[in-house]
Amino acid sequence: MAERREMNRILVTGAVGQIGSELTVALRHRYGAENVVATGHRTKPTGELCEGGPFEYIDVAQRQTLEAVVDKYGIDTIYHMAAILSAVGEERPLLAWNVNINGLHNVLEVARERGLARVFCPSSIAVFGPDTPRDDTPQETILRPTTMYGVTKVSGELLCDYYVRRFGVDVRGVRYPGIISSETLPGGGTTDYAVAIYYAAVEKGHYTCFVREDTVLPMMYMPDCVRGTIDLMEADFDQLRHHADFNMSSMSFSAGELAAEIKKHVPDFEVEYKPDARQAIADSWPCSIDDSAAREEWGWQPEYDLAAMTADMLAKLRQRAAAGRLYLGEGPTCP
Ligand code: AKB
Repeated sequence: MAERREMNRILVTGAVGQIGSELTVALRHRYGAENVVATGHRTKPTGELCEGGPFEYIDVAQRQTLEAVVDKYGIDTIYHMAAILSAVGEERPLLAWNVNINGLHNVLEVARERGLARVFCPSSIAVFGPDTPRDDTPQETILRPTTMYGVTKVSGELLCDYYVRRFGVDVRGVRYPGIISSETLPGGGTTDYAVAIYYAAVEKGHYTCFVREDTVLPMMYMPDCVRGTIDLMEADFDQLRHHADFNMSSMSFSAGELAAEIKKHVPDFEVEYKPDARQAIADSWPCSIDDSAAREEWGWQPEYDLAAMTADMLAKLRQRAAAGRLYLGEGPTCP
């Protein structure tokens, strides 16, 4: 195994997306703004993302565009957040394969060829499928997803682990649950309802939910997601027995329980349930996750539960709504 190098010059792909945008800001605070290069494909960055440090356009599926930015800034660490999510992946499976597999392969090859210090590549609860145990889903279990997004995430985990074993590239990743956040809207996922419902509560007082009321999925609030991601990247390599496939959990609730929690703050809030094609995707995913490997190997510990997250989300969104700027980023558009 090659000697471990320091992480000094960081590149974030998908930096305009839901997780990438907040992760980039957190990384800039931690490592210095000039040391964190945000990259996006087409969506224009706004606010702190474009004013707070370097920004470049790349297409992860075109390796030379990635190589040019890595070489220009002397990058040694990549957080590879660019991906096509589950719902769009079902509409455009070839695009999902190209971005999620060819894009990842390009990132790994750039890391291997240039001897980069570390790569983060997120996986997802989408690696699981209808044959997987749905409650307290174990770390090691059946991975037979029924979505193209899930297929790319299982393949991606295997590819990352291959690069660790075969080439000594230090690749790390977690299986994110649905991520709930107040800054950039998610784009094209199945768990997007759990974000949209908060905006609807603040803006309109009613919401039409695209999954059934009894749909239970694992979720996590963005501050936990960002902290956990950085913690894993800063963990001692020798403590890790897993690399790119850590189960990572925080809370689980049904769409109805989420609505009920919001109603405690917005008593007149009304929700109707009109399941669409995304219901089948949600039904193929676990209800809750066993993340004891992450807790043991790098000390993962979430802070927010449903009540704390809801209070924080609504306070932030209400403050922005009062200032006339409820919506910030729209999330990435499709190529
Ligand atoms: C999606 O819904 O596609 C994502 C995910 C769970 O990976 N949020």
